[in-house]
Amino acid sequence: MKIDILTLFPEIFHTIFNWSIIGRAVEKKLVRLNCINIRDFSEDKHKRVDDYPFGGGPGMVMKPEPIAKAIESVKESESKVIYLSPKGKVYNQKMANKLAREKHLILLSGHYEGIDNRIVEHYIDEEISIGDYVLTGGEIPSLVLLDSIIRLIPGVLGSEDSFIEDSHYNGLLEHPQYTRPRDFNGYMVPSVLLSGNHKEIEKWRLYESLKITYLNRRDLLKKKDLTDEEKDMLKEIYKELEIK
Ligand code: 4FV
Repeated sequence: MKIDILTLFPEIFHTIFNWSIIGRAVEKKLVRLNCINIRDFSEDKHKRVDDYPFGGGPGMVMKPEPIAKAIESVKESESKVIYLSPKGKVYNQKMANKLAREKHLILLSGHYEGIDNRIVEHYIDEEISIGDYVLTGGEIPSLVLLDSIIRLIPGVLGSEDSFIEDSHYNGLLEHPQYTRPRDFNGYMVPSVLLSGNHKEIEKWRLYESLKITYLNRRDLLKKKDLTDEEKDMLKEIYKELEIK
């Protein structure tokens, strides 16, 4: 997969391109990352990339020409151009799984009040928001997509199955995790996890996943079609939590 990042602040990405799992994925040529400074495509003598909003109002708007030229400089037939903005579809694991199957992604990071809407209308394939809050720029949202997509590329994570158990992977939040020491300040690890009985461990993990999902994200439970085993476990959980 190739990912091109269009931004006015390439410096923030250079660090990430060599960082941890993403850095190793680049080294192992499992993904090609490239950063493009939109300002390099400004033909304005002062290299302007923003201007006042037509119709007045606070702040500045990013000009269309530099963005259009930056997109055209990397766009190929299989490219998917994504604009990160609070007006986009709210991002989730399902969207990450889908984007991880693309050949070429172009991530456009806006700034100021946003970009000229003719770019959204005529150059963008998908508008994505990382959540209902406003940031100073689209750079951090681009990094969220970068990290969540690259870790799904086969060969990037140690073993494929390390994301199988992730929260949201199966529509539930992940079960609690424990590691050594068994006794931490008198707080013990649940004994089932030390039993070596993998069947019992799987049952305990599913039970705990359902419980934490019920407590923290009931909305996810409503979206999930539960197996009979999961429905039975939920009844036990309601009893444990004394929920009528
Ligand atoms: C954002 C979000 C976000 C809006 C104005 C950048 C800022 C500034 N992007 N998910 N939430 N963008 O707040 O994606 O240009």
